[in-house]
Amino acid sequence: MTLQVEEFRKDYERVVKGMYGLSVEEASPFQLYNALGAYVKSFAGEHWSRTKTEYEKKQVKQLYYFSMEFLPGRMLKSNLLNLGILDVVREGIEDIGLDFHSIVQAEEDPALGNGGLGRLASCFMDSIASLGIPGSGSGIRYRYGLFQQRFIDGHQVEVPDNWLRNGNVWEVRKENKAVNVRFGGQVYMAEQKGRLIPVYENTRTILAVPYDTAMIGYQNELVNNLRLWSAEIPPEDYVHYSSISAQQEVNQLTEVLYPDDSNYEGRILRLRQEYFLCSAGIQSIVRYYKKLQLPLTMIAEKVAIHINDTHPALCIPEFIRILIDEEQLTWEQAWESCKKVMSYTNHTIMQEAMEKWPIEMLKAEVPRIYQIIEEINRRHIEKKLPLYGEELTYQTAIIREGVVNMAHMAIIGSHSVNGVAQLHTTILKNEVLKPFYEMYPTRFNNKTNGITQRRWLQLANEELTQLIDEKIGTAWKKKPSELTILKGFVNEDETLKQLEDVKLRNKKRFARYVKEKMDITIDPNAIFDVQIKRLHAYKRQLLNALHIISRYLEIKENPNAAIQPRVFIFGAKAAPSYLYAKQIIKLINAIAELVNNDPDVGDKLKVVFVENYGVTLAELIIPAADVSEQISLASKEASGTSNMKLMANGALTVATLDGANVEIRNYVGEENIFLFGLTSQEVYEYYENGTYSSRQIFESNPRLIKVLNTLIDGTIPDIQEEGRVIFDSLVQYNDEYFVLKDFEEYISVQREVDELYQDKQAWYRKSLWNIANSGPFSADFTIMRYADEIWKIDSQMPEIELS
Ligand code: Z2T
Repeated sequence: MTLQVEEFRKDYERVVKGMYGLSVEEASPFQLYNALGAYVKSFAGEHWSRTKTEYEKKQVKQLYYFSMEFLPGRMLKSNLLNLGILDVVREGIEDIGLDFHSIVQAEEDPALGNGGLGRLASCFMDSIASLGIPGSGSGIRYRYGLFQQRFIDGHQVEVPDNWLRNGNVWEVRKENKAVNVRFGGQVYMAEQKGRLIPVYENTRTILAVPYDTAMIGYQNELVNNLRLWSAEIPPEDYVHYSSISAQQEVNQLTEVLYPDDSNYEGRILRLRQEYFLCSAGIQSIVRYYKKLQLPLTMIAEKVAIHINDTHPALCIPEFIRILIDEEQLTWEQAWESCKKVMSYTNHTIMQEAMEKWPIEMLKAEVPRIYQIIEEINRRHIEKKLPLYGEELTYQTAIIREGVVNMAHMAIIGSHSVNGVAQLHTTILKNEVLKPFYEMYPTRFNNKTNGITQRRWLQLANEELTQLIDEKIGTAWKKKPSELTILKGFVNEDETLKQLEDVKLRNKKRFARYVKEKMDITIDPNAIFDVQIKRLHAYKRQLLNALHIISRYLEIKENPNAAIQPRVFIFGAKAAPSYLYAKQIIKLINAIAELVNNDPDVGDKLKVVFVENYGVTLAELIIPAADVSEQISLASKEASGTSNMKLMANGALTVATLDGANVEIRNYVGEENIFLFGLTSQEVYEYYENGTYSSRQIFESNPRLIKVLNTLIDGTIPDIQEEGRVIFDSLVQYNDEYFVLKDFEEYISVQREVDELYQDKQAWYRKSLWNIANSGPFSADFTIMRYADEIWKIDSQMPEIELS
């Protein structure tokens, strides 16, 4: 069934008229967008309903990906692409005389996540549907997404993100699928028919209403589901909700996403959100399974549940609760099924990110769940003590020192624990989770992260996509491994020149945005050097900033020296409570103020810190990047995914050997990446022997002295407080993330970057080489491995082949 332009035009004009009583000429961009969204949704509806019926009829095993965060980005173009009607629709829209781009831009970008973890979940949704794997996402429909970031005098200010203000065309409210989630109260055991059963008393019931969004597979007529839950007052329970405060408690529950990435905020509301997602999600899974009329003891043959970090780890006790309290299975039956069903991904080794809920909090909020956790813990210890002795067993306890360790529960309650890059998994096994690796060696495995080239290459970089198509045909779009064919073009001058032209046009597009939004003029012929990720000390945006200061000082000392112009581009939100991260934002904005307005500097050096970085801005910045900054302290970045997106768009990587950078190095080779800095082993050696002295490094390096002094001597405007705090963190408090240690090597590798850029041909040869090696980082491969090795779920498209 192929859509014709004419047919589309007629249909679309009818939809606009039907929804708004307006002609397409009269409708606003938002109305045009909304009507197009409604049209696309109904276009996909056929596939959506058929997919669901088929899964049910064939009783296929299904995956449920539980995540507190999803970052899907704007969905219009991606849905059009996946439905195979992007070109026809765009042509139809333009035939009518409308501006397609402005319609696309009228869509809100749902910011229901913090960073890499949430975006990964959405890349996975795209790959799962595109590979024909029966699976759905399970998350929360936050009324407000992650705060919008503004800069006022260079300081981050947070503004609420009211993304649902004008509704959301993609979602379908399913009131008939709502479930009750109970909080608080007391539990006691009572005898009923000769059996001890728990009775819950005085609980508060909250209604969980699902909103479903189609996850459309890439040109395979298959549509999966993303189910986001919203909290409401149960209509039959209004007596309990007569007080305003009781009503507010419900409305608060799914009001806002916690804005902390890799940092645990032990708030009661967050705990409630986590349990709300787990309980609603598991109830809906069990209800569906029961429709299949199979014995509950066999649920693991039809259901796989994936836990995205520990945030949804209460899935484990909730699953057991439902099977034993509501479905009368024995503990042993419930526990065996639980382990088979559950799998868990760890996304960080940062200690401050580890979720540890106080016992008292769990007892008060979810008393029955706490009892079950106690029982899991008791049985774990009882079983492991004789095998492993006291010390090791104690180290793996779930309940310890007044808190429940969620990672421990997630490992003990599932059959698979994975890290997100080779190095990260190795560190989990040998350091962070060592005692567990000794107990459960076969549970541990690696699944290196991936990205969807559909959004990050085909949609974000149409020009590069077209160039690739011209060179190697279009098969790579379904078989990302075919990007390697591009290797055959690295010695073709014409191809390299075309690649340069594409990059230049993408840089000009971004430069227009910067001019319009920030009134900064940047030269598209300069190197565009990009660091885009959450602001965190371990990611070392500060190292990048120190490099900029160093260049600035060189220019000031020698204003007439020829130097390679560079534009430093940052995008980063800081958690609102993370003072140090906010101080670094202020520092970088102050550096920007200084260098962008210094006549001695001119085009040689510019600093652009974009406001409100997110998926939509990433789509604009990444295609324009020449250099990809992946400079975290080795061992600290679990994987990184912007490294993969930037590489696929032809940026060259400046990197430490951290996270997936190691694998990027392995694919492209040492000559095609700029490596510097400590290795993770060296970092761990420093930890062991405690010999790091940042002051010593500072005092013996004249360049560092000059650079760091600008933080406290007034050179950089308006950073009295921030400059001092940052200076002290580096010199006085021994530089937790070894910024000073890696500084010299970083500076010298950046000089190599400048030199290489003088030879455009050599530069674009490496750029093309990077693109040609980016295929393995397709999330399609990652998901294939999850499906084969962890979930044991087959694709519904038997013919599928990725390599
Ligand atoms: C997050 O984005 C990541 C880890 C977290 O640990 C939390 C959040 Cl919100 C709890 C990131 C990692 O920092 C990054 O290295 C990785 O690429 C990404 O998750 C996806 O795995």
